[in-house]
Amino acid sequence: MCLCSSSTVTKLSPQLGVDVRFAPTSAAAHLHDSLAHLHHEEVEQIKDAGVAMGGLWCFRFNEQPLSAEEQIRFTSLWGECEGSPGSASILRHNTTPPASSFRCAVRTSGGEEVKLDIPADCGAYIHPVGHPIGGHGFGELSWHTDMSYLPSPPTMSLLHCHTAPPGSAGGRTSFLSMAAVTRRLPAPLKARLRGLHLKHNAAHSSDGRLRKGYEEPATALEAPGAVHPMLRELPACRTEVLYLGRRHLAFIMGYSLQESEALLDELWSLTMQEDVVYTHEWEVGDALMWDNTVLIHHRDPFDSQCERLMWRTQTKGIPPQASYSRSS
Ligand SMILES: O=C(O)CCC(=O)C(=O)O
Ligand SMILES: [Fe+2]
Repeated sequence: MCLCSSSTVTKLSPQLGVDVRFAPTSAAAHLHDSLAHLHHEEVEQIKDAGVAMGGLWCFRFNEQPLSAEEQIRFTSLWGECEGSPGSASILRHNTTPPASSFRCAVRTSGGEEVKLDIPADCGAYIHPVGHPIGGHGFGELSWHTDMSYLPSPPTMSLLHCHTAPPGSAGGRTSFLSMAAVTRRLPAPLKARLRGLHLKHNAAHSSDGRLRKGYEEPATALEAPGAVHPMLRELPACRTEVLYLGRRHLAFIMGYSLQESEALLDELWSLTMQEDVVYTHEWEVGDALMWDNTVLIHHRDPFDSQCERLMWRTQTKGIPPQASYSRSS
């Protein structure tokens, strides 16, 4: 697709994403050196290439994961780096976390105890055998866009692989283009959606578990969470995109429970289109960056006897804006 001075950008799949590889500036140079010397124009080219391919970037650091500082600096190229859901939940396991990092002990599949320094700004999802800590366990994560239950959900998320289960053990992450889904919606349905608002359930995480501090809502009507326009307008490209968040206990404001369930079921079935999905098999050193405003994602469950360690950062978002003013 394009050959920049220190990076090569190709398509990740025919439908979605770019694959970015960095060449060391000299044979002896460490791969990360080329990252530190990325020029502004090159970053802009990489960004544009990913935007043109649906808002997904896969950076390959070939079994040499970035340090916490590098990951935070790298994320900051896309926007203001903020704490992730993983870091919040790890911090809850530590009564007195140090300011910039904290140490936790995890047990590996071999039974050995390993101490890890987890940067406080750079959340981690860890699934060490028998002792899961971090944002999620080993189960399926349903299709979702990140933290849409907040008034201002993060725009970009970055997941960086430190330990991956073998391919056959699961844990793949899939991405689906909501921009493509929206383009295919019948015009009368789009017209109906303009002006509608959806309540995004905050009580459960994407693994279906009740979050700490929340009570099980009786129905979607009672579920707490931020309310956002169902069709949001992306200010940078003036495109409107269906913003569904996740299915569980979502509710369309002003509808009866039955009407809301019926329209949400219809929209989710129109959303599940295989030809706009990319599925990633993780290798150590991969860093996937995605744009939550145009993509939803899903994680397959994985073998509970395997370790999976991901470091996670994200960028600050803005409250989703409605797209009222359109005629088509
Ligand atoms: O673990 C994964 O592959 C996905 C986790 C996730 O949904 C996220 O980091 O936002
Ligand atoms: Fe997520």
